[in-house]
Amino acid sequence: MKTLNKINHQYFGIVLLMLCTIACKTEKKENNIIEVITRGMDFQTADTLKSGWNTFAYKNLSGEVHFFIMDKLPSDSIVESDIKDHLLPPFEDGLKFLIEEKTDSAMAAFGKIPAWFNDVKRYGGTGLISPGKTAVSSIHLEPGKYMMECYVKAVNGEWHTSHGMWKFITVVDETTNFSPDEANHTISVSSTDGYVFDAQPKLGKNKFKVEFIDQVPHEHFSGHDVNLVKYDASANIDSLVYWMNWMNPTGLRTPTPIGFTFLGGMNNCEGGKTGYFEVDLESGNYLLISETPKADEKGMLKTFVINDN
Ligand SMILES: [Cu+2]
Repeated sequence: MKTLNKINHQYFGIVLLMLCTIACKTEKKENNIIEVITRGMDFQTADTLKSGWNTFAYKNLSGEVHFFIMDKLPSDSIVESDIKDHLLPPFEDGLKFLIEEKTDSAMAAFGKIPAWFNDVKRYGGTGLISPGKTAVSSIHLEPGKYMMECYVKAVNGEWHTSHGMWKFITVVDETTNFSPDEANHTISVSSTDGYVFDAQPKLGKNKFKVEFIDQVPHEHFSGHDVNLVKYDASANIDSLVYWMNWMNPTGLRTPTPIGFTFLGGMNNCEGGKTGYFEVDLESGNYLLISETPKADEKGMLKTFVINDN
């Protein structure tokens, strides 16, 4: 009887352990998808997030291409007026001058950007995402105050940020305890070697790990990232390379060049950091490109083909 009880106890213990393992795994995955929706020039999502790994499903239900990036602010005391009255105006003025091709005036305007903006750290986000599509990205957040933003330009050349596409998000000092599943492919990105990516993505679900070997400001004062784009026979890749530089008058501005569908990716992270994105691929032609001037010359443009089998 004693032996039987012992066996029963052991058996019960094992079953309990298995159930807990399954429950914990399921709980981690289900609880960790943060939904973000854009219907116009907005981000509909939570105001507060846990720190650690978070997976975002960013649904673009609007008529324009967008992305989001998480900018970690250097101080929790930065408030709405610091953004609206002091940060956005020099960006707006500078952009107007650039469109008028008055480069010196543009640089003078950008010179009025508040000094604290130099201390903003980038924690990733999604790549560009076309209307009707959902971008799925996992990023690692530290506690603090963030600004979620999209700085694509509207048809009239103004920043989406100035049309309301920014939002404060507080990341609390309590972690998700979530860690992303292993990726199928790793893309390493650096200012010296561009994209190092030798894998062949497959039909169906693919998960990409993006390793930022370094991060530097390029000619557009911003860093490098990874955007996954599908393209058809009407597409001209040179027009996309031009479009991926916001400093060009029609760059990063609606409409996008024809023949391209943006499927997400990983936005700028600091050097040494890692992010993930996942995407379901059908057959066709694809490319990975950075939102950086002359991405092709920097090795930040790679094409690949997905076949039907
Ligand atoms: Cu936008």
